[in-house]
Amino acid sequence: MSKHLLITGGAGFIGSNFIDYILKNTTYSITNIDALTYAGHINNMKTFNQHRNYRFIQCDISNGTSLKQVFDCDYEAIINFAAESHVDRSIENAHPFIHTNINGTLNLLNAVLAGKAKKMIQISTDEVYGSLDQDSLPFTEYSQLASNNPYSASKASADLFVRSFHRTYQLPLIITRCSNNYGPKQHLEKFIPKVITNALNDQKIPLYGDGKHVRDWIFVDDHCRAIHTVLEHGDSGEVYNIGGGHEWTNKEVITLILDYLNKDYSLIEYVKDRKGHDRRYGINWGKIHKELGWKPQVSFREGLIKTIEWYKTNYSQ
Ligand code: NAD
Ligand code: TDX
Repeated sequence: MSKHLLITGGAGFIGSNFIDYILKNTTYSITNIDALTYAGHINNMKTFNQHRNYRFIQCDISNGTSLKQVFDCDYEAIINFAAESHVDRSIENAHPFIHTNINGTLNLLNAVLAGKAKKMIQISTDEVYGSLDQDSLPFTEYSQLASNNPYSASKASADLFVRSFHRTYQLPLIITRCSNNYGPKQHLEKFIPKVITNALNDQKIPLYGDGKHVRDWIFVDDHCRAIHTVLEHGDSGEVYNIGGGHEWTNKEVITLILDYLNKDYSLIEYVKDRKGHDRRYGINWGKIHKELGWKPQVSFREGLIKTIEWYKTNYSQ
């Protein structure tokens, strides 16, 4: 019998791409649990819904009673993608972020403590390290946690619970912290899908502040491969940074997309800045490269073209 993974948040962007990747490249069986919030969509699961090694259970990870039904078999690992993931929403109301990102993670840790899964990987983010100055070196795993928005605070809190459960109970737990993902199936509220779909529909593209904020972009397939590498070879108790090695300003990203689509720069509309807007994220992924042999493989141009073409097929009016 094949080993079984419990994936949370697999109706969302990265989780659904990860399930696709695992079913195509390994013999693992998968149980996917997702609450199907506004961010999770059944269409994201249609490529693997009928796979013989796959099942879906609608479940809120922050509801301990509902979560019990899921533990009807032995899991090799839990991989926790489920989260409230949008910074702008967290600035409006942080409560759902505490509900899912903190309480939900704690429920999963308690399940590992109760012996329901052999290990757990917590999918975290580079945002927990806060913001970099233009000249600073990228974040390493030793950078301090310095959250600047409620989303990041909830993810950092979850990371500390993971760390504490490893230290207190010696549980086999690993944290990954990745930079900004892009690719097919990302929600339209996020920057790159919004730029692509607005441009395709000749609608204004809101650019926050002066547009010079920097993000490190990674194609989602590279992130999925990194998580698989950590699943197979990662060491218990460790944190692994994952990055794409492509730092771009938001303005540069928009112009690349507009150029590819042959659209006019007049679509760009400078709008009021995000509150507490982190100036720059940059990630040092030397540890996962040196210790586990992973590195990103998809160039920004190649990944962006794949992404634009996907949205052209799936979203243009
Ligand atoms: P997403 O918002 O696209 O998907 C999140 C999924 O979680 C959705 O399907 C949603 O329905 C589900 N969910 C939300 N609350 C839930 C709950 N209480 N119980 C069960 N399911 C619930 O997010 P994403 O961009 O795919 O991010 C996945 C993970 O990766 C998150 O933990 C995020 O913090 C992390 N991450 C994202 C990025 C990025 O650039 N998108 C970068 C680094 C890390
Ligand atoms: O309309 C917009 N205009 C704009 O200028 C939006 C939605 C965003 N932006 C800017 C803000 C950021 O500098 O683009 C950049 C990227 O914004 P988001 O897509 O909201 O991503 P970010 O805030 O960087 O957070 C993302 O990366 C880390 C994910 O949403 C998180 O889940 C992940 O942890």
